[in-house]
Amino acid sequence: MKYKSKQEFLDSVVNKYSDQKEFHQAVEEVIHSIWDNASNNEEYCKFNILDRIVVPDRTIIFRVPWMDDKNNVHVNLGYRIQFNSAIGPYKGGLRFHPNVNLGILKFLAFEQVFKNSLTGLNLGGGKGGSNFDPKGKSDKEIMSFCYAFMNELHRHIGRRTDIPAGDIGVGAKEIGYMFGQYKKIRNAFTGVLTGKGTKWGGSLIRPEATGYGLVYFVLEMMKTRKDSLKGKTVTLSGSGNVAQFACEKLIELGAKPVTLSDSSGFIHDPNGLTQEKIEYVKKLKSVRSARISEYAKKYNVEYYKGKRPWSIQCDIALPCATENELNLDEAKQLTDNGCYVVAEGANMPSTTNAVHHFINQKILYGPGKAANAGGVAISGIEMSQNSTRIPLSRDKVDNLLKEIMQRVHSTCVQYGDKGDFINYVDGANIGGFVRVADSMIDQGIV
Ligand code: NDP
Ligand code: 2IT
Repeated sequence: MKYKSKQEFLDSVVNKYSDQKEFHQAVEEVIHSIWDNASNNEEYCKFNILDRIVVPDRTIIFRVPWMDDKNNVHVNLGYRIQFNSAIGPYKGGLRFHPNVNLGILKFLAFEQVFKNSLTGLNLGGGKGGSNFDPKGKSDKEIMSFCYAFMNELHRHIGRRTDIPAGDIGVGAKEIGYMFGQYKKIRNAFTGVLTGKGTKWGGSLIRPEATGYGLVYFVLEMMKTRKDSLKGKTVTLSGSGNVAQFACEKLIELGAKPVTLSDSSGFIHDPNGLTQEKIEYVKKLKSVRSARISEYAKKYNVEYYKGKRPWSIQCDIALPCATENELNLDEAKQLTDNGCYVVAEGANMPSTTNAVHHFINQKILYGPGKAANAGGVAISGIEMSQNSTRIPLSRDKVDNLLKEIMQRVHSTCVQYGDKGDFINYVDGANIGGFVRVADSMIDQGIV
């Protein structure tokens, strides 16, 4: 082994990429879990898997010039991180948000490698996006930006190479514009993006998949304690794609979601959301600058400006907004108030200290790379429908989603069962890693 200790290895990563703090955080979490397994494995050491797995295959950064409605010309940065393709073509979302930078996209692409491996499908890991802010932009401006972004991205992606999808700030509308421009430039109608409209190659259940899959994963976790969702109070953050469909499935299964949030604050509805209220949120949030505070006015409930929902009593907490949105103090507040299940719809929403707290408390804690894998899994199913040109029914896709989330869960249990509790962080990291590492070895030094 080249490194004397785990810390020496982690220091080497930090020193190389000193300004990429979210990437360090994601690497540290994975390395903590896999260190013993990787550093004691002769083959992994011989092939220097650890040094190789933390470096992306390639990082593409490009200029995105576009014109607003007043004919002003703007320039944003576009990115695509193609991280690892040992088990399949690069796959992962595109994020449009003003705080996007290389460190954030590298953390997301790195997480995606292990997440995609856990699904059991043949999907490598990638992520991309731009520091473009969709809030307050007209439809025409969004379209102009998506076209400009695809003018460069198209040469780096392809249905057998790299298949982007949505993430924060990128939904069905943006995927439509980007697909249109790809088709125009390449004169090819292929499944190069997922999350497409269902009339032109999109899979049924893909919009719902991350949120539904999250709740299916929670059910699996609860089954290990012979527990169920019936009557449970649930706090959620976010009010976008993931949070909306997680709420929908929670209600269907008899739980009571009581909070939603956005970057301005959160609402607390003690009577619980209903399907009708969720339909209202879907419509409200289809305009990206709309605020969740409107919900409080409409339904006459409390709105907490500038706050996050983790002070509200609950059995289950589902962070579904963004990275590092739940810190140690909030983690303590949650468990002190009786919360015993935390599952992450967002990517890396809990800080490192918050994660340690959940593990020390031995609660049911499902990290994002396992709990939110349903979205990319159904993207994989969309790709297979595009290849065969045979669309699957809603029920069929939903059943596949359940099956895949059960598989992700059982891999976590296989690698994370500590006897008296299941460490889902170790389970997800080791389970995701082993498949990628073994595949890298099979393919030699590439
Ligand atoms: P959306 O753009 O649909 O919604 C994002 C939500 O999170 C909005 O409510 C938004 O509030 C809030 N949010 C975004 N950034 C921040 C921030 N910096 N601080 C506080 N709140 C914030 O995105 P998704 O629902 O698709 O994504 C949510 C999370 O789920 C992300 O972490 C994403 O990576 C992850 N994820 C998404 C998948 C998918 O299929 N879409 C799959 C797997 C994971 P506001 O309106 O104020 O910006
Ligand atoms: O973080 C994620 O897994 C996603 N944004 C979904 C990626 C995908 O390719 O569907």
